[in-house]
Amino acid sequence: MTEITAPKSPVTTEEFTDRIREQLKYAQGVTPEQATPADVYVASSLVVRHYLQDAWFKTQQDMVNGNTKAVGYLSAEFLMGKQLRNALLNAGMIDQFDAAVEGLGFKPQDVIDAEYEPALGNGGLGRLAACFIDSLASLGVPAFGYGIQYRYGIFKQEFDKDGKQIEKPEYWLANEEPWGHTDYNRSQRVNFGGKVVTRADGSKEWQPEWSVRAVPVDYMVPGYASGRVNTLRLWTAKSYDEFDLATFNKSDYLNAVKPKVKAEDISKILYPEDSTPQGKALRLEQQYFFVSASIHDAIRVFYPGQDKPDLTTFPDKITFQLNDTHPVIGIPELMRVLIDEYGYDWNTAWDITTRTFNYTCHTLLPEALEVWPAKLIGELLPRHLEIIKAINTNFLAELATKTRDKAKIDRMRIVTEGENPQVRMAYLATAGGSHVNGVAELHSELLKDVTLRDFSDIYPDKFTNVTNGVTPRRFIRLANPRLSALITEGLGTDRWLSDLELLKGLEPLAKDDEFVKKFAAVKQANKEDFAAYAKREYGFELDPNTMFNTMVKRLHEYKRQSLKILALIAKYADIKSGKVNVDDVLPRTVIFGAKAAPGYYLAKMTIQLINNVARVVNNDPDVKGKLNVYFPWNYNVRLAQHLIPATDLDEQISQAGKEASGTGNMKFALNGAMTVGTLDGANVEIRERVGAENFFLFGMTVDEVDKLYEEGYSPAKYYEADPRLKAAIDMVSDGTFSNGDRNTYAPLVADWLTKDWFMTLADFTAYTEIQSDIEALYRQPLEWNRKALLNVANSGYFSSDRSITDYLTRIWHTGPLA
Ligand code: 4GP
Repeated sequence: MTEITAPKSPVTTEEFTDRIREQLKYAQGVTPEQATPADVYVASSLVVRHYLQDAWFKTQQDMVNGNTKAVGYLSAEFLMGKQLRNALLNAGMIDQFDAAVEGLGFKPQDVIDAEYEPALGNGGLGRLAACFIDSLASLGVPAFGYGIQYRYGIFKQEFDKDGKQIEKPEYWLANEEPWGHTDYNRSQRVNFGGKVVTRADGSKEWQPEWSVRAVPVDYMVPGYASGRVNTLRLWTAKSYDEFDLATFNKSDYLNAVKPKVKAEDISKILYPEDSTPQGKALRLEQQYFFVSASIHDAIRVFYPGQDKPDLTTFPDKITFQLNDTHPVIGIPELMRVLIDEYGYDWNTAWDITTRTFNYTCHTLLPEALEVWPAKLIGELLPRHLEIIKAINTNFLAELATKTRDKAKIDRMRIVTEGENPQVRMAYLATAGGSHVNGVAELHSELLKDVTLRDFSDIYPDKFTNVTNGVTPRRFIRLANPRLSALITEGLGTDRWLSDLELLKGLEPLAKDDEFVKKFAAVKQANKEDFAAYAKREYGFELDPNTMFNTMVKRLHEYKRQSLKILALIAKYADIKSGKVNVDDVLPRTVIFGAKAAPGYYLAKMTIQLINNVARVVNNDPDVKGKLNVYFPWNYNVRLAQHLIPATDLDEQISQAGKEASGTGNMKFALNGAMTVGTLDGANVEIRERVGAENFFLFGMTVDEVDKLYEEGYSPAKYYEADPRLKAAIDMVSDGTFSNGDRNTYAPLVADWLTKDWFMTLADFTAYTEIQSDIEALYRQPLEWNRKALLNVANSGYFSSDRSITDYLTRIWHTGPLA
């Protein structure tokens, strides 16, 4: 008997059908006969919201009236993915939806596909935020996700005929969007610019120059089987003035709407290009916009109708998690609100503030820790600059009581000295919050030992680790229904969806050949599905009888897509030179997915190279279909959900010490892919758990990397030493992948041979050597699948439910609603 613990549907199929009809009629104004899948999608979404409404009210009431501290997750990104199917799953209505929609003459998949994915994030950090709010709701913890409803998400990627990336605006709101509820009655005023005056009593008054109206757009976040529904509140910027009538009447139409355009630009686009001063200002405006609105919103929610709330209790009502440095301006903002708006003295305000905030760092690249010119802050937020300077002064004084090391104190300045002082947001976050965490064990160690070393010396107790996780609801149950069914069959229960460590129960089944074969059949069927999907969506011809080898993540030098493509070229060169007999080559399909930041020259050139390697290799008859390279454009959550379950081998090959954690690595392991990887980020913990014998490890360790830097790294040495590496790089230079033009990739090649910041060349030999182990194992399908199954069985730790539980005990000190 299989135990089923999935949530029970609040509706019957008949009720669901009636509701859809009703929505079609009264909300969309179409008959079921006139309706398109997109209409049914909107109607169904409204029906789901209807059934979640009471749970949403109750969760909010219990949160405000009870004694359970809430979590406010402040994040510039929430990379949610499609909503409908996830909401149906979490609320227990999948079967009723499927039956209702079919009854109305539609295919459920067409209706699901009609949803346009909100791409309000860039990569790991934004997807993590989405997993976290799913887990918070599933665990019954009261929480708000606070962010921005960008009108344009991360750009839409296309490739031109030369294989170059082109960026198109991602206007995801072009069609009706049924999930977000715009609540004009709960808007907040957010001010900018102007000056600070000192009143007669010595207190300060900020006289801003311009304001924006922050209007919340609320998304329900239903927990899986918890009966709880939290809120994702994304702010959109509206102007207080539609246009200036006097200017308009002088026929100066463009200038008449300038203030409106300026105000609404704030929530226009995710990560505006920030290489110009205007771009920088816009980013800071965005950050301040959403945190200021969120702080005022939290006060409104937790102290309803109170003019003079006792905000010394604020840290007991809500804890704010700063998702990276983007929301750190919230620290001086809360100080300002407490002092200027509510009249608290500095010390009380500081006590409240430091008890309210915590900071998660997601990087080890120093350039990714935001630093703002003090001048810019002063222009946009003059009062905040004063507060930041005062925080800095107090902080330096406090440090002087803790250490005599003047150089160290100087290194820890929040505001740097000199002609163009800078404000270091990571330092401000560390000084102004209770806890700082990294996102995997290795990363948290490196944060303490390197990036924030001075801080961890003096405040060791602030530092902790919370290893990332992913939601099994979206990334196993929705993405991989076949595997989900097999897991439930193997375990005799579906409780693993809320307690992922139960996957451990699959371990003994890895000895059962029959079960392993079923597992292999699931993978094969997923590969066939993906091949069909890739054909439909991209026109690709994938052969599901080849190994599917995937590398999907943002394109960055440290992640080393270059290493993968060079190894592939080396294999191609082996075939072309006759060094290997093509008939002996293991058939492989290599699939890349990656966006490069629009201003990142070498990353974009790497994309171009990959596309052209694909063009050449896939069409070369000498290869006999043994090597295939595909680069589906515009990698997003939807593509991830299709691709991850179909992958045999996953690449996590960053330079050791550079990938903070990775979460793709977790999704792949949980979906039964084997990983080839370095000892970096969460790979370390994955390998520990799944067993060294079930993980393809290669490459230098963090210590070896450091040592090589110290000794002086010379990439050309590696080029000379490994003939296969030389052959591969020469092939890039000689025009093979650029129609004979030797200049196309010259900057990339020059970088490899003279700089190679992330030591791709140094790890090349080890990386290509491990391929023979990989291929030998793949030729034994039963053994391969046994190991892949052990990956699934031992990755339960990487559930975002576990991450959230760690945050609750280590950082937030709160728990589920009673
Ligand atoms: C990413 C890190 O690069 C990745 O290792 C980590 O898994 C993820 O955050 C979530 O913690 N960082 C970003 C970023 O996405 O923008 O810095």
